[in-house]
Amino acid sequence: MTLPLFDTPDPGPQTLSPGAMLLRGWARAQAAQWVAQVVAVTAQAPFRTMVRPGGAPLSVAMTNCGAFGWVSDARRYHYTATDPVSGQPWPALPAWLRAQAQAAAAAAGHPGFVPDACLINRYVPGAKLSLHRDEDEADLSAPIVSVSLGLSATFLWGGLRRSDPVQRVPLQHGDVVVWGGPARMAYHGVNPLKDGHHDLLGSARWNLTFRMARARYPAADRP
Ligand code: MD3
Ligand code: FE
Repeated sequence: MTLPLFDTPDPGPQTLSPGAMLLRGWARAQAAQWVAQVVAVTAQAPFRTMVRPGGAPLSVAMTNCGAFGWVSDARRYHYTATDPVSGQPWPALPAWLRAQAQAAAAAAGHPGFVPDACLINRYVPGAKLSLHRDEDEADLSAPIVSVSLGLSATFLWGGLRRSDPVQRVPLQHGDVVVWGGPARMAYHGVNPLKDGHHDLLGSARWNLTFRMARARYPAADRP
């Protein structure tokens, strides 16, 4: 179901918890452009199934663009400059995507966000992401900007300890969430995707997360 935009005025950023700002529907008007940008990236770096340390496959298929890409393999989670499938550098972060991520971060109170990595997740029905923290980035003072496209999913987030109580929020097509400050190291995950159909993506959900994988300044040059 597509709601007419004139019936749903932008409520502005909503605070989900301290540091977690929901920009409901922020990417919806230009969703076709978001999809086209991802399709262009996947022409160079197709979605693939990664394995976790220990060997179990992730149910979410992934790819990356930007100077660095997040990779899980049989040994560890880490950022790489090259795509291990092609041996080539990850596709560059398209200028349009970088500008969108920067604008979303600014709207949520984080001016000057210049991501160097964009992880792109593809969920099909049943795919999920277990509770985890994003802790492989060098600069944890930078926020993460996440953009959801296609089918809705139930997003879970808790606190700084795995055992903290978990809240649930549906992340819908076009929703953007900016996670910074005290929310940056929160445990979070995604419930198994329910079956359904979306006009742009069919029975799938895509999620883009823009990150600062490497420190903005090498340690020796910090101001
Ligand atoms: C809260 N992705 O790629 S996006 C991930 O929907 C990831 O595909 C989910 O978790 C997805 O690592 C969730 C929302 C999100 C992203 C990063 C966060 C929430 C976050 C980092 C810190 C706290
Ligand atoms: Fe995450």
